[in-house]
Amino acid sequence: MSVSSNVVAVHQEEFERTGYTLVRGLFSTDEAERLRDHYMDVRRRGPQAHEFAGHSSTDRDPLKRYPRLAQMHRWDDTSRQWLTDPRIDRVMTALLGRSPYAVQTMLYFKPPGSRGQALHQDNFYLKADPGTCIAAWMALDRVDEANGCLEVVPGSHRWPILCTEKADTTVSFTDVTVPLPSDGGAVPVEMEPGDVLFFHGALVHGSNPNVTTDRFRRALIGHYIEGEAERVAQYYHPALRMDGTELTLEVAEGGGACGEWTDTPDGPVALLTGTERTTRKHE
Ligand SMILES: O=C(O)CCC(=O)C(=O)O
Repeated sequence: MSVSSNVVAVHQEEFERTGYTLVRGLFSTDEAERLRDHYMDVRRRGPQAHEFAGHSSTDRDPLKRYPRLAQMHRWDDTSRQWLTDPRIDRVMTALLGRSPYAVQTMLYFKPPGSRGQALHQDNFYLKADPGTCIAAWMALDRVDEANGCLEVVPGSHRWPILCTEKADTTVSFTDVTVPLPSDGGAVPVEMEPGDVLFFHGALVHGSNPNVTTDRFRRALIGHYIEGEAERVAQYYHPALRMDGTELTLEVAEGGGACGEWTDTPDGPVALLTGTERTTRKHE
């Protein structure tokens, strides 16, 4: 799909205001279906590099039978082509003002019965500096509340990196979450195959479990950093320009100040009174 200039202006305004924007039909339904089949084939071939959770075809946990794939673009041409697709580059360039660098691919299978992912901010992991990371999250299935679509907190891209707390691991496969202020809440983003949600690295987002008995919630995700970034956390090296060539950046170190909610007469404010000591790769 080509994106006309007035449509681009609408996406720019929405991204600026809310921290995310949904580009419907950026890829066709056929392309989404081919990608879905491709990754199911990859998954059937067994364990792959960069897996987080371990792989077992008999485990009771559906996420162990279908663990996420990560950094596939380092060994899979299909993933590399998608990550650097000119359609994604055009939207990113419109949102950020210049072409980004690509640093991560991920494929979530999220089969029926799987846990979701607790609320988090991607900048917590990527630590792009200067600037932010930005995600392109593409639905490969119809995604809705029942199969655990992505949920986002509108406007949270203006918050600092928040101090994390323990997450409820009966509903999330990650063990840390970020607290929301009393007046904040996450909203579901329902999408069709081929739709792409672009969101800012400080935007608080996550997902609930897939409570269906028969529907996967597959999503292909690219993480990018602004094309002015000089450093990014170790796990994301090497970065790629959108023409597919590699570039060398410095390594960003972990830790630093994080925000804690404090009530003020004007409402809750995240003050940088905490310190985050851990370095984690994206979860
Ligand atoms: O797809 C999900 O459930 C979560 C994905 C996510 O949080 C991310 O890509 O940063």
